[in-house]
Parts: sequence; structure tokens; C-alpha cells
Amino acid sequence: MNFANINNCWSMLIIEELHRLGVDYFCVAPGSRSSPLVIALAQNKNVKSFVHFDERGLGFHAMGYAAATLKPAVLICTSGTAAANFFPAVIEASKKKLPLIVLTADRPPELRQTGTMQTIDQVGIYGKYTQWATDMPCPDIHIKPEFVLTSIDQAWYQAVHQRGVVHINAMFREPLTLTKTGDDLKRYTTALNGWYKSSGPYTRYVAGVGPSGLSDPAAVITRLDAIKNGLIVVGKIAGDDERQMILQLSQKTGWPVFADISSGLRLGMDHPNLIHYFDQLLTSDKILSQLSFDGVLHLGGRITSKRYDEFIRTQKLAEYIMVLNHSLRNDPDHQVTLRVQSSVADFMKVLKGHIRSRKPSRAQKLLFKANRVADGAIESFLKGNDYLSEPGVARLVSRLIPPLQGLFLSNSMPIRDMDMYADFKGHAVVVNGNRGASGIDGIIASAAGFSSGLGKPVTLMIGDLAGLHDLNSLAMLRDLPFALIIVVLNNGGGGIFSFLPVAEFHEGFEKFWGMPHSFTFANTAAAFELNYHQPMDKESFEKAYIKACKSQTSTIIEVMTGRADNLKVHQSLNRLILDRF
Ligand SMILES: Cc1ncc(C[n+]2csc(CCOP(=O)(O)OP(=O)(O)O)c2C)c(N)n1
Ligand SMILES: [Mg+2]
Repeated sequence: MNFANINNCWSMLIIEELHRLGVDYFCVAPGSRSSPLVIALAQNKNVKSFVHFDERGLGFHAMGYAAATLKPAVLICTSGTAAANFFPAVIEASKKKLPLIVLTADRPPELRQTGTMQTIDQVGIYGKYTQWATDMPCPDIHIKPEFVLTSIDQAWYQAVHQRGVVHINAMFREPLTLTKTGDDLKRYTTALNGWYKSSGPYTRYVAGVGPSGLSDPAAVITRLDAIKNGLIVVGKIAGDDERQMILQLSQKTGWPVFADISSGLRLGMDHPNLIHYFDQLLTSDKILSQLSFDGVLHLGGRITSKRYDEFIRTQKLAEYIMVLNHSLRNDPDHQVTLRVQSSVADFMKVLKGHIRSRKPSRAQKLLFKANRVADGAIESFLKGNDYLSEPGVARLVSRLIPPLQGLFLSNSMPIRDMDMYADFKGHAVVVNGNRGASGIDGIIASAAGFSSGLGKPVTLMIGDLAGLHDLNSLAMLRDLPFALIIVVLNNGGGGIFSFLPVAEFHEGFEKFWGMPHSFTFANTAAAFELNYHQPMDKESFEKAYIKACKSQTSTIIEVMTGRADNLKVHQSLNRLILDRF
């Protein structure tokens, strides 16, 4: 390696070491102080980069990439408020336990706290949302170059194996470009000759020596076995193997499965034990009066349905077993009696052969029948009129989405509607959403990063306010390798609030919660050179959606609805389902 100066040397070591660790997606926002890092990035031909001017959107893009790949993306920005704009995405990544490496450039110590421009206190700026953070000194020939490599190795280990966000605040003194300074950098880096010749990282970390089995499998099995009327609840899990294992377990135990939209068991999956419409069924007093569970096996992350939370509070549970692959508490109702830190797959392997076969439970038989009834009711309601309702759009997309796409669901109604009304007879596509902090910020950018990570086109379902919140991120679609099909459900404000008790506060509801507006996305689409459709009925929606998916071009499909109507549609649908029981 040839280095122009010490800044260039350290920066090249940083980028090359990250590449050797398998990190190959660098998200960059332009700026001056970060130039040494970005020059080194441009000089390294083995890594991919993505550039966007708005650090807030870029942060969410990197987070979305990590959500799709479970590999860290690197964020690079200049000094000043640029770094602060990564914060919302850092929070979302941290709450999801996703790996993310944030490299913020900073001024040298002699310029900090001197009133010089574009300088803020960046040290530890993301506070407790980081797994690990360090303030890297300015590149200096008096500091061993091995320090740079071991710092990066440690950052990677913290991000990947400890599952979190790491922040490297990297100070640089001028020159920030390739000006030669006369330092003998060949001699300075002689100790790295072995590293140059190899292709691996300097320090290799080996995690978790030994089998990843449970420390006391017998105790887990005994407690699981003591459950008489069990319920399996599934949040976000890893993949197809885990899905199959869960279905086998439910088959064996006869316990019904409540699977969240993010679980991968909700779309394109049919099995007698899968209760797709459990959220709707839990509104029926008739059904509720017949349900009585004494134990829950909760696999993976939390689930979207609030009704499940309300329901489970009413059950006299002897056991609530939660299996999750990280150590954070995930128990807002303080019900968990046994918490297992494990991947679902490892947990299932331990259980294999130890679970006794039982007949399908009474609850399972009842819920299975009710599930079919609910499916018929939703189908007939949506067939019966041509009006493009929000639940209707969710159902249409779930049925029409091509198998090789991903689906990203915005907070707040789009993810709920898909969870409640999606047709399970469509394709089993990968689903994601920002349920870490449940923000309506950065959704377009997250979906774009998710698409890059998946290496597939993505359909994004988003409300109008969440869309307006992240307009800047439409600019990144031009450089996205795959199309983003954005279905905007424009109900002229915050539709979710009509479902909440605050809707009764008539004096200020519209102004402070509903936030009515008459903006549409037609001119927005034109400004960002995106295709645009505004279908008025179901048939034209279907046509527009199929056309957009085929076109492989990023498209906005805007559906105009109304908040008051939306509330009524949800109520009528629910009534129709209940009437059939
Ligand atoms: C960053 C952020 N600000 C505010 C909120 C509170 N909030 C939750 S949903 C919502 C309204 C969303 O409106 P829209 O995107 O149009 O979706 P709709 O509810 O109409 O489906 C707001 C403001 C939030 N979750 N995140
Ligand atoms: Mg809205």
C-alpha cells in the first residue's frame, strides 16, 4: 500500500480492515472533515458505497440494510450536526439489536470548544444507544498502526457479536486530501507486513466456544411439559428453518400459533394450527369465553397486536416462556417466567425428541374454525364493494406482491392493517418494519436500505404523514439498484388517532392529532422523477400495482382515503366478522 500522508494511511487501514471483516456496504454523506475516510473508500475497489446528502435518511438506509442482511453497514459523515442526524436511526438499530458501525469525522482537539465552525461535542453523542464507542485520536506516526487495526476489529466484534451500534469518532487534522507530507510511512507500517500478505483481519475474535446449547435443558423441558393448554406466539424470527420447526412443534403439542406479520408465518403460509386472524378473533366475547391458556411459548420478538397484550393479561398463566436471541428484557407486562437467550433454531434443536405428542387442544379446534370464518367474512366484505379502503389495499397487496419482493410496513396503520387483514394465500415474502422505536421517521430510507440488503425490489406501504416526514429520502431511489414500489395511503393526516381515546377530545382533536392537510404526492413524484398512479377503485389499483412491479422502476401509487371513513370500514369489518360467530 502507498500512502500520501498519515491521514490517508490510517483511513486506508480502517477501510481495508473493515473489508477483511466482511463489512462491504459503506453509506456516505458528503462533507469535508470526512474526506480522508472517503478518499480511502474510493481507493478501495472491493467495497460498495452508497451516497446520500441527508444524514437522517442515510442512517435509516444503513439500518434497513442491516435489518435485511444482519451484517453491519458503515455510516460515514462529516463533523457537526451531520452526526446528530444519524441519531434516530442509531436508536432504531439499537432497539432492534442490529449491527451498525458509525464513523463520524471530527476536528482535532485544538479546534474543539474554540468556536470554530461546524464543530460540536460529538464524543459519546449517541449515549446509551451504543454498544461501544471510542474517540479515535488524530492519525499520528507516534501511535502504532496496529492500534488502528485492533480498534476496528474490536468495533466489529462489538457490533456483530454483541449485536449493537458502535460509534467511532475519528479526529482528523489537515491536510484532508492527498497532499504529501514527507513522513516515511513505509517504515511506519513495516510491522504490518504479515497483515499485508494475509487477507484476514489483524485480530480474530472467536465467539462462544462450545455448543450454543441451553445451560439447563432439562429444566426448560420440564417446565414446557407442565403446560396443559399452551399457546405459541411468534414474533420476528430468523428464517425458513425456524418456521418449519415451529410448525412441527405446534403440530406435536396441538397448541395454536399466533404469528405476527413480521414472523414470516403470516403471509403465504397455511397450516391448521396457524391462526392468521387471531387479532380479530380476540374481539369476540363468544370466542374469548371459551379460551383458557395456562402457558405461552413466545418465540422471537414482540408482536404488533395490542389485542393480544390485552387478552393475555386476562389469562391465568402458570408459565410464560420467552425465547429471544439477545439479552434485553422484552416484557412490558412483566409476565415472563422463563427467559431463554437463544436463537429459535438452537432452542428447537434442544427440544427435539423431548416433546410428547398431544391431541389438538380444544382451543386449537375452536380457533381453526373461527379463523376460516373470519377469512370468509373479510373476503366477502371486500368483494362486496369497489371502494378502495385501507384494509382492502392491504389485502390486495398481500395477494398480488410478487414472490421475489420484500415488503416494508410503516407505522402505524399500514403494519396493523397488514397484520389484521392480509390474505394468507399470497406469497411468503420477507416482511420488515421499524418496530424498534415505532417511529414514523426515516421509513422511505429504511425501506430503500432494506431493498439494497435483500438485493430485491420492495413494496413499501406507508401513510401520508410518514411519507411527508421522509420526503428527502425519495432522492435516494435514483441510485437504488432495485425498484421501490411505494403505496401511500393518504387519509389526509394521522389516521391512527381516530382509533384512540383522544378522538373524543373534540375541541382540539383535528388540529393537534389529526393534522389535516390536502397535499398529494403527484408533484412530489414528478420532482423526484418517479412514476406515479392514483387509482380510484380496486381494479385500477390492481392494474397500477401489477404494472409498477413489472416496470422495475420506482413508483408511487397513491390511494386517497379518509380518516373518518377508515374508522367506519374497520368497525364494519369487525362487526361482520363477529356476526358470523
Ligand atoms: C418520529 C415520530 N413522530 C411522531 C410519532 C407519533 N405518531 C404515530 S402514528 C402518527 C401518525 C401517522 O400518520 P400517517 O403516517 O399518515 O399514518 P396513518 O396513521 O394515517 O395510517 C404519529 C404522528 C411517531 N411514532 N414517530
Ligand atoms: Mg395518514
